[in-house]
Amino acid sequence: MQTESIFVAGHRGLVGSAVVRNLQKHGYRRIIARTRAELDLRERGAVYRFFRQEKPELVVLAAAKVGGIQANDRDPVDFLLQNLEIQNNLISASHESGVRKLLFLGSSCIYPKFAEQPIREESLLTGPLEPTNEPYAIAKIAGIKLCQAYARQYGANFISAMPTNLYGPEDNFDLQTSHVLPALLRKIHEAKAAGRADVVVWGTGTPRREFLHTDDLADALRFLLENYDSPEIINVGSGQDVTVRELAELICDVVGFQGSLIFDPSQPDGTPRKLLDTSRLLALGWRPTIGLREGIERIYRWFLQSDHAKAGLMPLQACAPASGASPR
Ligand code: GFB
Repeated sequence: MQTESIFVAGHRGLVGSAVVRNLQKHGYRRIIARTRAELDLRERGAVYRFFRQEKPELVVLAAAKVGGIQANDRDPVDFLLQNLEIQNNLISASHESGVRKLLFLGSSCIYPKFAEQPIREESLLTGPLEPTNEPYAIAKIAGIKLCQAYARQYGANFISAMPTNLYGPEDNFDLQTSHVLPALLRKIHEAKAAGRADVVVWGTGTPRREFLHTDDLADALRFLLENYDSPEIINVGSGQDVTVRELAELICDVVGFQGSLIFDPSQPDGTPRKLLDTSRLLALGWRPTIGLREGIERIYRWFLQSDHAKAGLMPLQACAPASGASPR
């Protein structure tokens, strides 16, 4: 049983909801959470009042303005400004109220576009960033540097984890703003349900991406909270990547869609590859457990019983996952 109180900022999101599930499973009984209506994390005064009142001992900073390649490209002000506001408020209020330990979440897009693969933590700030998500990456780098500055100037135990591309329950399935995995899952599901012959995949299909299920991520984050006390950033990934084409084919297989894939090169590819080197985390003794196929099967089951599928085109029974779907 864990006796310290822990504030999970962003507890309804993709990462925060998984963190709460994992903490509950591991005996954390004093989890503090606030909805956006109860506490706007961009409001400095409100955040400071909340920390003075609640005095959490631990903080997981899983609240952020996030989105896929198109949303990042379209709304650079929101991605830069909102993330700076949220993280500046939470990190400085944590210090002011005496939080014992804070865990900040970055992203694999903080690394240079052409970083050597797999990407080691030392690659940070060694080259230009991918332009489509530079504002988001700059905000995340500022968050890392602020945590490190509090560690250096005040001895704060503020640590930063860098997750790879994530997927899981509570993901965003909006086709304009989502990441590739939920977008393709929805597109392929709806194509099958509507009996369409093909699905459009953005870009050339050649970029490589590494995917980690949020249940694995949440377990790694709890592990780091309990075992890692360094201001040096630490990567969290699954250790394997696939091309966008391979991902789409895998999803077709899980969903049971027999049609074809059409690639749209007018859409951006983004960075060619971002596979994280996770040897620092592995050396501490943590391992991921959910393979990509199993993870996609799990998230497809979740999707089918969610409102996203209910808002779809056909009754659910008409588009249940095909068991033994033929490989493409
Ligand atoms: O996941 P994603 O939007 O973001 O796109 P990034 C990954 C790749 O999938 C790109 C392709 O090459 C896309 O062109 N793709 C193919 C699609 N079809 C689709 C589709 O229907 N929707 C989407 N969204 N992509 C994000 C950053 O980069 O990674 C964020 O923008 C964050 O800042 C996140 O860091 C982890 O992997 O390129």
